[in-house]
Amino acid sequence: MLAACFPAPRSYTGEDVVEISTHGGLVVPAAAVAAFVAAGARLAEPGEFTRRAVLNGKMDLLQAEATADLIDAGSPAQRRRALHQLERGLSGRLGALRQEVLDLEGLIAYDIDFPEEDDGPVSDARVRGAWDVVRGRVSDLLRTAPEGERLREGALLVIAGRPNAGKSSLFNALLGTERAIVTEIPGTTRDAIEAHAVIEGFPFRLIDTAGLRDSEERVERLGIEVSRKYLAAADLVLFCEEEDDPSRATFLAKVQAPVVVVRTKADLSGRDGVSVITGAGLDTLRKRLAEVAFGQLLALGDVEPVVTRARHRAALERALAELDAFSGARAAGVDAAAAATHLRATILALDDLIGVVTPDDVLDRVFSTFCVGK
Ligand SMILES: Nc1nc2c(ncn2[C@@H]2O[C@H](COP(=O)(O)OP(=O)(O)O)[C@@H](O)[C@H]2O)c(=O)[nH]1
Ligand SMILES: [Mg+2]
Repeated sequence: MLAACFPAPRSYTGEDVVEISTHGGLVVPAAAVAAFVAAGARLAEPGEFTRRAVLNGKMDLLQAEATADLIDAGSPAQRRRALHQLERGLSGRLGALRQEVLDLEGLIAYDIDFPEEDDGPVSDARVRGAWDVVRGRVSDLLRTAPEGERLREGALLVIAGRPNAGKSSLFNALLGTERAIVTEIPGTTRDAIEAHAVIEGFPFRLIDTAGLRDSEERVERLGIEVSRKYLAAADLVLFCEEEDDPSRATFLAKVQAPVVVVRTKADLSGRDGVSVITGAGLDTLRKRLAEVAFGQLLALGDVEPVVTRARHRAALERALAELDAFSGARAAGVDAAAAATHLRATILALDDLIGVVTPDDVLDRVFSTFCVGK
């Protein structure tokens, strides 16, 4: 058994920490834990160490979330994004933004102190300019939210098309394993099958569906209903057809998500498209799928911060609404002190996001998904 002492504050949690390493296996560590519990220790709650690290100021809430994301990362893009956030990529950007709002508050302080003066030392144009910059930054960050959240969840890619179009074969090819049953009998896949796949380094949840056609057969019809449900939730749809499918236009008209149309069985037709037999066209298809699902993140690269959670989006939406309320109040001639309350509220929204002061229930939610021992 080996014990390593980390005196405060230079430990993961910022407190005095002793780490004990035992021999491996199940019995020895369990016996050691049981002995500690008998002596008065208790088991940690999920994420308790990271939670303490946040409360002791060793990291902010965004870094804590990134820690969980890093543990859960199942693809290179998720890992890179989590590391960027862990290294304060997002925290740094939000800290700078917070300072800019503080500066803006400073600009209108004179108006608050000397409301009767017609011409303060700071022109309206200057306030407007500073506001524009801040607003632009908040809305740029907000725009990253859809793909950022998609990066954490995996893009829901629904494979659609008529029976026998080659959907299940393509599903397996994109997955790299024989997961769905492939047969020449139309309607073999009766329910939707979901599997995780990494495509061009990005996470996807692939859905292979039953063929989209009206069926008298009850079991198959159930599968078709699943397809429609998945179609409504899809981030993108891969529409497979062996040759020109007359039902394609009707289908496309019903789908909200972006659709990639692919010609299957290129080895038989001799035309452009994909073939799961020769592998032709698969690389191009993978690139296209990554581009459609994560084009914005691809364009941003790994340097620009991205928001990845509904919690982030909600806080930024609040900040944006308060900034707009500030501008509206000024345009309506509301007195400077009242208008400035919206800048305060903007700063509070950013503070919530970074986790300056975080209520227990928010912490509970963030850490509930952590694993024990982190
Ligand atoms: N030659 C050739 N046959 C294919 C290809 N893709 C699928 N098939 C065949 O087409 C039939 C239907 O494929 P399947 O994936 O089950 O279609 P699904 O009903 O749309 O899921 C099977 O016999 C497959 O072996 C391909 O790229 N080339
Ligand atoms: Mg199938």
